[in-house]
Amino acid sequence: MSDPRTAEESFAADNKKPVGRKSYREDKRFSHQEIDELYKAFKFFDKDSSGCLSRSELRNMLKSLHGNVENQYVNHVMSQVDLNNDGFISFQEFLIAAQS
Ligand SMILES: [Ca+2]
Repeated sequence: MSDPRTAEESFAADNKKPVGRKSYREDKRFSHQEIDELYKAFKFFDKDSSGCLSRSELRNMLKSLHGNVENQYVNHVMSQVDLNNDGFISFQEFLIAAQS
C-alpha cells in the first residue's frame, strides 16, 4: 500500500522512453498539480495497488464515468490506451491517454 515515490518521481522514472506508438507530449505537459490529481485518480482505481490498471479496474473506472458499459467499449478503450499491449494500463499510458 505504501509507495514511497511521489507521483512525479514515479512518472519521471517511467517517462524515459516512448510507449509503443505514442509518447508523453512535452508540448501538452501537465502541471505538477494535474499530475498529482491524475495520479490520485489512477491509484484510486488501482484497487490491488499493482501500479497498473487491469481490464477489470478499467471497467470500474469507465463505469464510474459513464454508468454501465458494454464489453465492446471496454475493449475499445483498452486497445486505445494500452500502448504496449501488455493487457494493463500503466500510469504513463494513463497520462498519455489523458493528454489526447
Ligand atoms: Ca500497458
